[in-house]
Amino acid sequence: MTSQSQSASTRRGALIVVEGLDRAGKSSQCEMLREYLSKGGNAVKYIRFPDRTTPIGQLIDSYLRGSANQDDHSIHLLFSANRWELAKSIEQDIASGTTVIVDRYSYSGAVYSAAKGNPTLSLDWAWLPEIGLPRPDICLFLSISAEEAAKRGGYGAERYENETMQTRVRELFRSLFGRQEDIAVIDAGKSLEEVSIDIQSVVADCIGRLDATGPLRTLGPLAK
Ligand code: DGP
Repeated sequence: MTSQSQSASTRRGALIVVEGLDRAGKSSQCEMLREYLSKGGNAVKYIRFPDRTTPIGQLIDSYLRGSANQDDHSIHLLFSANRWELAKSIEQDIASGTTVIVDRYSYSGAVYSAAKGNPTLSLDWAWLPEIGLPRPDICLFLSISAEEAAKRGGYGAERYENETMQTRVRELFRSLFGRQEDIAVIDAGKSLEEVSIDIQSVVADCIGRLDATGPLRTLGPLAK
């Protein structure tokens, strides 16, 4: 084996997060990105948070469906715990060369909880349990206007799927992204194909920079 093919075979995967409001097209874009990367010969895994299959995920699922209530702080920490319970397996996949696409992550985590307006649950407080989790190499934020979201059909019946909450979430994403690095805002108001091409270009650039980026990093505190 040449030294070049050796380093290529041990190159780590990328951690790619896709974020956005409800109706931004995250799931379709994750699927299209997965296909694009697989066709390019990359090992790829797709996961989504909340992961409703674990015991913690089942508590979250009951909460989101409205069949159980929880204190705001308590449910917030469960959402975070749900990410922590998968952290090791994400690290292992990345180290073994698999690129991991994550549909929603710590950014939704902090923003949806802070959007409740609970005076003891600020964005800064909400971010704290995320510190130390695997840090995305890139976070793609699929941005759509309220008008475009409305055109794409009504919201579902789960908790948070209403206009007031979505407006607050939109504002908080904007303020959080001003305090984080490696965020790419994608205009998700275009056609599925156009959005997918924009995403591919950002992701190709991110993967091209992985050697310079070095090992997988961890999330740090929010910038002031
Ligand atoms: P989804 O399965 O992508 O539709 O997400 C379910 C809902 O939960 C969605 O409205 C966003 C919200 N959500 C996702 N992650 C978190 C989190 O960590 N904390 C809170 N409070 N809400 C979250």
